[in-house]
Amino acid sequence: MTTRRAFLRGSFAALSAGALTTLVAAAEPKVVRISARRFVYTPATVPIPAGQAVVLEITVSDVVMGFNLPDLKLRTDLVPGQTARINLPPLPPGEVVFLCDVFCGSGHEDMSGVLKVG
Ligand SMILES: [Cu+2]
Repeated sequence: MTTRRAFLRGSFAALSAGALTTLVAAAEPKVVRISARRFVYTPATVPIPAGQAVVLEITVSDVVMGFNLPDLKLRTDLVPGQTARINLPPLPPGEVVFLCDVFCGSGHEDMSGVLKVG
């Protein structure tokens, strides 16, 4: 009897730990990675889940650039060797344009992409 009770208690503890892990995972924002180089973002079309906090992690491989979401009034500098982060609030379905706002060469004006929120 004592053995059986100990076994049940052990199972419950394991179950609780599993539930806790699930809760923590749900609370952490989804991370979406974007890389940049002259004069492209990869990917240029970035799928983002609607209604959910997302962290964009952006790296650049060649020169200093910018990453600007004019509609959301969010931006960051991109520096080679560093990972820039932008915390996106939960967004409604739609498209949000991003662009480079630091002059990086002759293709700079065309350097842009879009978040496809859905
Ligand atoms: Cu640029």
